[in-house]
Amino acid sequence: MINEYLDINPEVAAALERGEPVVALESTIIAHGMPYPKNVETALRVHRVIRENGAVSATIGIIGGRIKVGLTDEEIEYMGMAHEVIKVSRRDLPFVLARGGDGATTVAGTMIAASMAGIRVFVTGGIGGVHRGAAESFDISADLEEMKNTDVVVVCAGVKSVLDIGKTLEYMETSGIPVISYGTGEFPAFYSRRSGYQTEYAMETPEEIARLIRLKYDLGLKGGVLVACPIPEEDEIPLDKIESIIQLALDECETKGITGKRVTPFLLDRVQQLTEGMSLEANIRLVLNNAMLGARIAAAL
Ligand code: PSU
Ligand code: MN
Repeated sequence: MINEYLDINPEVAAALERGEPVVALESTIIAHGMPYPKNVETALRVHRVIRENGAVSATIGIIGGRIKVGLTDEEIEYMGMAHEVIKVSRRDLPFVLARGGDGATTVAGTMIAASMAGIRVFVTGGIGGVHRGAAESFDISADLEEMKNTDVVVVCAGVKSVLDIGKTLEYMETSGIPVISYGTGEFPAFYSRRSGYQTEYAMETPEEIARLIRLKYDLGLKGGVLVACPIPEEDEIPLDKIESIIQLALDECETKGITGKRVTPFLLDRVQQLTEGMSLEANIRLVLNNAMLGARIAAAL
């Protein structure tokens, strides 16, 4: 029984029962994606934005070997400060539960738990993807496999150019994952509105997106839908401005021999340090912006 391992926050459970809009949020972005205390501040602000836009938010994480769907403010604070929180993707999940430990769920981990709880929309900053140099390293995020298999809509600001955006888009095409860009024909690159890659499907309203999602599942097509929402113009860092910093971070990552699940947190942290907080500010803004869209899609569904 799945529910044996799942604790659904009563407010979230009530909303799900009544068929009201619920939006899932991940905890890796809190524990491994942003520094304290901005991580906790941002997580709480995201909650408020989702509420203001008519949905209930459910931050997902693992505490004491239990999957928590809808962390309390205190639990979010704990996640943001604790140093022993394991980054939990699909392969890590049984391990952390068996050990009774704490875990921050990635996009993949959060999709799994959201789907178990019956939540269909999930908002984050950026998803994992195909890393640059993947032909040699084989480093392809388990997030993409999860998008292929698990029926959850993921709203993000595209993928960071620490990844190979072109290969990530090809991978999603192979996997049959619909990629929608919101209000633009171009796939956004997280800090930047532009990536140089076009998407096939641009959509202008949450209702239009909700219609596509309903259709996909009516047809019995399994897997996720990726909604890419570009960072607001006034908050963006143009691609050419961030590229040299990303290159530096990638070089350091290679020199230090960092591999596996440590690559992404290392790169995020280095880019934040090298931009002296500018990238962190952009990261916060884009998550808040995604939360607004995610809540509206959930409401339209
Ligand atoms: N990309 C970001 N910010 C993040 C992450 C990715 O711009 O915080 C996190 C997400 O939790 C994502 C994870 O699921 O990193 C991907 O890790 P990996 O590349 O090891 O699969
Ligand atoms: Mn990886």
